[in-house]
Amino acid sequence: MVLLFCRLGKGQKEYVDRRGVHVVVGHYLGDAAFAGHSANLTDEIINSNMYAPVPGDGNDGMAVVIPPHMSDRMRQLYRINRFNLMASDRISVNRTLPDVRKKKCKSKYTDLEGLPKTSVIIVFHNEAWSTLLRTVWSVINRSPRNLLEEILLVDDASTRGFLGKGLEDYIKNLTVPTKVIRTRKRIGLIRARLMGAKKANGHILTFLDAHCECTTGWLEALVTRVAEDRTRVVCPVIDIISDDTFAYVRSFELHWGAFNWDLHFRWYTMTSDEIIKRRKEITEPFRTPAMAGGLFAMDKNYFFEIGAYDEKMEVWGGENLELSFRVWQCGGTVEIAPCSHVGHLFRKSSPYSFPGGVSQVLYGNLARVALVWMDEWKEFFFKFSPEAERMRDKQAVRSRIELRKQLNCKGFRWYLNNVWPQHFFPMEGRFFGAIKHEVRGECLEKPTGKGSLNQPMGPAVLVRCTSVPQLSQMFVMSGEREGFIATDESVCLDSPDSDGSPFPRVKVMACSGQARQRWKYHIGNKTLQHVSSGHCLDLPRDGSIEKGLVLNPCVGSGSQAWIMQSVEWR
Ligand code: LR7
Ligand code: MN
Repeated sequence: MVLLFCRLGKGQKEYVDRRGVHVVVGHYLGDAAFAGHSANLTDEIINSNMYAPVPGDGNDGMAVVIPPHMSDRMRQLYRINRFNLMASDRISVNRTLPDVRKKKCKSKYTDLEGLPKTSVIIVFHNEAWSTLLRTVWSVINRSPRNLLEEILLVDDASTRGFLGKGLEDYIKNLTVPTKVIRTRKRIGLIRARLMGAKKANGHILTFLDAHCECTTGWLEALVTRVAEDRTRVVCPVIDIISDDTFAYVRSFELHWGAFNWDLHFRWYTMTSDEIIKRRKEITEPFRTPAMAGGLFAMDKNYFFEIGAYDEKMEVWGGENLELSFRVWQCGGTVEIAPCSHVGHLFRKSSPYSFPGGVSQVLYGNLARVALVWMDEWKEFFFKFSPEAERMRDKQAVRSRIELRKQLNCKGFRWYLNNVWPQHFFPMEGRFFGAIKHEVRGECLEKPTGKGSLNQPMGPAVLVRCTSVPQLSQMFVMSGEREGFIATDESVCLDSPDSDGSPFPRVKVMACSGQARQRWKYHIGNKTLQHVSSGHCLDLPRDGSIEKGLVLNPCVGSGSQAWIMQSVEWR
């Protein structure tokens, strides 16, 4: 298992995290940072096809080591695609990868008789040669030929020379029918995928990003699950290809996808109960509230029946939630098949331009998701996301709302309650607001430290209350007066040493569903009682408040008095 961290540089802003991933953008330079390449990266360098593999490099998914005397050049090339292009170019497009599946997977999905074929659709904009072709070769080398209809490469107006005729000539010799489809101008990945889907001949559509590597067995699991039930949208487990060394790193299989209050996609861990339940059936696919976006298979007719993609979405972002909500709310399911592993090259920042501006594009798309699918929770989103609020009135969504009616889709409340019961969104019957210490007049705040999966983690601390409600000080209690106390990113008020130490500290940690994360608020004496130990949330007696709050025997003193200050969320 790998711990997924996100490294943020100074002045960078994380827009969408997904390795939680990493679309960190160079916000400090504004959108101009995306407009092109640094001055000394000449067109000649950018357009040269650097392909010159070193035999054996990167085989078996190993990391590539660049000799020290080449590091200047390496750094220069890194900037073109925001990954180590030199490392990628040294690896064969046919490199070998380990079979990373659980042993049990090897005897699963072996009866391929009568299964339908899939078109593999790969959209790209100015992708590097070696990563694009390694994606293609990994499909060819590690897919059963009788499940593969064709590979469709959709070029979203790339400007790099080698992606022109050079690419067309190259694919003519492949053993799987492969086509390049070109958009006339930049249409963004959403409309590019739609273009590929319309041209596809396969019964099933399988989408991949242009910098992926498929491992043994990846396709059998996806196709089988879709063939068994056409309303299933099936995703592989997404492993990590390092942007620095191109090492293939297997990731934990039991993360499922959802999102945070700002509608950014996130991985969360299953609750401990669910992990235990799954012990007997570790290879069984499991349902996920949302998909990461780039890698999934689905029945082609079903794809179009339920509305394909929202054609008014621009460039990048939001389409993964839109499709997830739509599939779930309109009667389908989204799942992850742990026997299917595909590597994806994660980058720390986005290499290409976002015509229209990063924030406008992303929040415009997210505003559409909220307006069409989220019912009263859209108000929660817009209330706390000024970027989205600014884009709200610009969206024409009538036809998508019409589609939702036609398909007779369920509401967002149903989605939250049934698809994602562990969610931490406000709701009727839940407290939402600030938790304030009565004497100190300070508020509980989400820690800034990071734990695994990039979730916030740290001691529960008090800071000055903000004059207008801010999400960093907003907490949800899963019941009106009793339940878990969570905040954004699925973290909960917890006391990990509450069964041992005499004055256990209180921390904010990943919500786990464990009993020790349950709290009860007593209106009478204003105490917040930790249910499993029976003790109360308190200030540390020794004054070490910076180390966080503690649990003490309940005495109802001033230091144990809390005000649960409700905030209107819609
Ligand atoms: O204008 C564009 N036109 C394109 O054709 C912009 C992008 N693209 C192509 C691009 O070349 C790439 O092949 O679209 C593909 C996806 O773009 P990335 O690789 O920049 O996206 P990402 O990997 O950073 O982001 C994820 O979120 C996106 C939101 O719109 C898409 O859904 C991506 O497919 C998605 N990637 C994954 O889900 C991979 C696994 C991430 C995890 C976990
Ligand atoms: Mn990608």
